Amino acid sequence: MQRLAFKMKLNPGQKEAYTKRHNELWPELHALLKENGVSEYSIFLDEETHTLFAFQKVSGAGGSQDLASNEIVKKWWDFMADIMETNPDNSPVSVSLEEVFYME
Ligand code: RM4
Repeated sequence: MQRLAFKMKLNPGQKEAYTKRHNELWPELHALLKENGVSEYSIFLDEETHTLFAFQKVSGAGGSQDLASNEIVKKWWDFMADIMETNPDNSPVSVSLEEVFYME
């Protein structure tokens, strides 16, 4: 099991919309993430910089951001694109973070 973290950027003023959409995460996306070995997936917001910090445990080859070829993920990214910083294909701009500390 590997721990992954990455950051993304939320558009200013979109905290409520982002939270609501994630509280209503599509069951098919939830199932896909679990099927691909993603668990303990948290996203935190730094309201000062609008930076989203995502943490997840992964048991497979990659994490949530490595599922870009999946239609459900592409549909979700299209759905979220209006409130986040995205690449031309609507995938969220995601920057991997290095783990510098871990305590069991
Ligand atoms: C995030 C972003 C990620 C996705 C989660 C569920 O806003 O779209 O790629 O894995 O939502």
